[in-house]
Amino acid sequence: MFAASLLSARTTAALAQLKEPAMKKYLTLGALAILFALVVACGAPITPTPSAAPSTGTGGLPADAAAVATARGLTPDDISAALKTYTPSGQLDPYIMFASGGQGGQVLVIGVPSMRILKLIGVFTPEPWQGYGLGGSGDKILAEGNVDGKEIRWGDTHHPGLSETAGEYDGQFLFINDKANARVAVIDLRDFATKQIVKNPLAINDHGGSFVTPNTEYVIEGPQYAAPLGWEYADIDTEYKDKYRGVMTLWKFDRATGRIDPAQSFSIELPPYWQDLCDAGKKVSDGWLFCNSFNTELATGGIEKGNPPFEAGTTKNDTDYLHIVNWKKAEELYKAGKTEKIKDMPVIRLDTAAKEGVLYFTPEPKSPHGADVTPGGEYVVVGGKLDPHVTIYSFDKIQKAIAALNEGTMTKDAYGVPVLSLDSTMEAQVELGLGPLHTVYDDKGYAYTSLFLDSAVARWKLGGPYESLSPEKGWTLVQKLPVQYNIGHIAAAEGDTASPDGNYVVALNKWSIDRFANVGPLLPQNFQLVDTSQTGETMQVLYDMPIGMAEPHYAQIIKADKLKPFEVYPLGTNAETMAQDPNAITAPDQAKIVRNGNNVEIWTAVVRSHFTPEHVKIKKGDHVVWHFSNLEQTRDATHGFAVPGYNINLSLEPGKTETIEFDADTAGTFAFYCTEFCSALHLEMLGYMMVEP
Ligand code: K7E
Ligand code: CUA
Repeated sequence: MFAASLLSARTTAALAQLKEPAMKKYLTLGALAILFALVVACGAPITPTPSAAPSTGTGGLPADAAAVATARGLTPDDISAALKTYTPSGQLDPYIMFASGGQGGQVLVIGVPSMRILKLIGVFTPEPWQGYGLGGSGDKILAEGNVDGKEIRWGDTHHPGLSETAGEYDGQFLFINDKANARVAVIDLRDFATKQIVKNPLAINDHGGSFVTPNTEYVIEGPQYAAPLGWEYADIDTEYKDKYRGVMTLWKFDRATGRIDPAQSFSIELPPYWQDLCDAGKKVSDGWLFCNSFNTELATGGIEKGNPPFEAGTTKNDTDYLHIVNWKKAEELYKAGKTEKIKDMPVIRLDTAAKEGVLYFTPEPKSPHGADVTPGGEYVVVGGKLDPHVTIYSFDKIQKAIAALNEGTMTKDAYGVPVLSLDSTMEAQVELGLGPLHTVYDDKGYAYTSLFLDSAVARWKLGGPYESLSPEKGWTLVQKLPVQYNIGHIAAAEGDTASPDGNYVVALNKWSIDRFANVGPLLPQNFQLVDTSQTGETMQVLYDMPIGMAEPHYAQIIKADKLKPFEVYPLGTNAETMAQDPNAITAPDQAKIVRNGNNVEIWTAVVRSHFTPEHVKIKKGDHVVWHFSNLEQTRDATHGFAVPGYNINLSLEPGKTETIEFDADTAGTFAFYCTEFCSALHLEMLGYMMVEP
């Protein structure tokens, strides 16, 4: 009966009016009655459910609901928040959020506004629930991410980037970077599973990615901590300026194969300025990339030797450089062969980038973090961690400043890159508060910036073409909403597209402190859902969601109806190739075991509630190739396959065919079993693998 749709905009406004401090205290039945009277006066249609027409208390509110509100001490704000987030059983969320899983190395899928976790996608880390990286095809994908042959089985995922068509999320793919080891992964949104990992041959860590160009021509991986290209040895005390570099990689994405094509990808060498976050231009600025940086000081640390520590060394200058990259020009140079191959990767060298109009700098305030392009591509907003302002750059002004460059008089940095003056590129600065980091946008001309030190979300008004979209003047602060606590990134519904939705913003708070029950010294992060549906000073925190398995850095929120995943795999699908598996079988009578010397190949049929065959007799030392076909086409009829002592665990969703390959190196009797409770006779779904000594 408390469906969110009952709450009209006018009701919300009425609720907002009750936000007086006096009303902040616990609600009495009387106050609840007033609130309800207001709701009714505003004309919101309250229709009791026919099956359980409630007895009504004072003011017409269902007496049981009023009693619950009183007993739980709910304020009017709490009640309105509950109405806006409560999702009755069986109702679906209108938005889906993809959040990075930080040092957990995975991606979280979350429904908005219910904030229910829907899925954990294993990416750089094995994920037993998905059967990822435990004997099946996930092993091969994880192995693509090996670093110089070494198995690296964790990642630090930072920035998920949805594939785009004409600057809009198209719901087909998701990309995510691993900051720790400079890798990028491709997730196919037909089955929400990782399909590919590419290891950057030039960098050992990254950060400014992954994000896409407006038609997903390229997936961008930007750098972070400088090192020699290919992370060769070079002494930091004596060789930093000459040998250490940043590097930005443009990974070519092939939509038809659903894979990054390393053979058509290239990199751009950058100065060792510790480039941080990047964004792609769109619409008017399509063809350009923007990246901030925070160590133009070329600080090299060494506190133990009496040098300034990195934190002091990198914050000495008042400004760093916003990197302005013409990627279409870079692509031309790459195609014209104006590159040098380093570790098999074509690289546009720094001097070429500087001379040929690929790279420009303009100053940006102290220790910047985010660089976020507005929906129409007209502006780039940069947050300076140690500056209370956001600085807004105009793409148009940047273009004019570039056109006005004159070889004889232009300023260049120490590496020969043209520097555009701040005066010539800046559109505005807006004072927001302490620690501005990241900025996202809505459909009402507002920008939302996370304020790390203030622990607040700042809503402020964009100028230019956005000014007419809501009442306030351009380039002004509208509201600062406290969040709990230390907000890092911020995500908005369809926020990185050319046409954001509004409605919701999620604050990705680094600290949760007192928001949840004490679970020991390692605390969950706190996602807070914020209502941004109304203009003006109306933002409200709706919901706290603990993230107890990772530290997400960024998230993107897509309209749920843009996603068209499979309900079941077409029968015989190999999820690695997303094509028909040549080893798929379609009936239990096709199951067989074929021995050829020491090689044993097995075709197993999987269907409720048995494996065929159930007895698998092999010998120690055999090499085993074992195919599984789940014959089900019933939604949710997933089976598992686990072999104890062998590190094997598959998830066999309906229609899927998957292969494992292993050496039978341990003799004994092993009951293999189905790990998904698939039917009343699930416990009986097992078999024996007997390995003769
Ligand atoms: Cu985008 Cu956390 Cu990688 Cu900012 S980073 S918070
Ligand atoms: Cu199949 Cu349990």
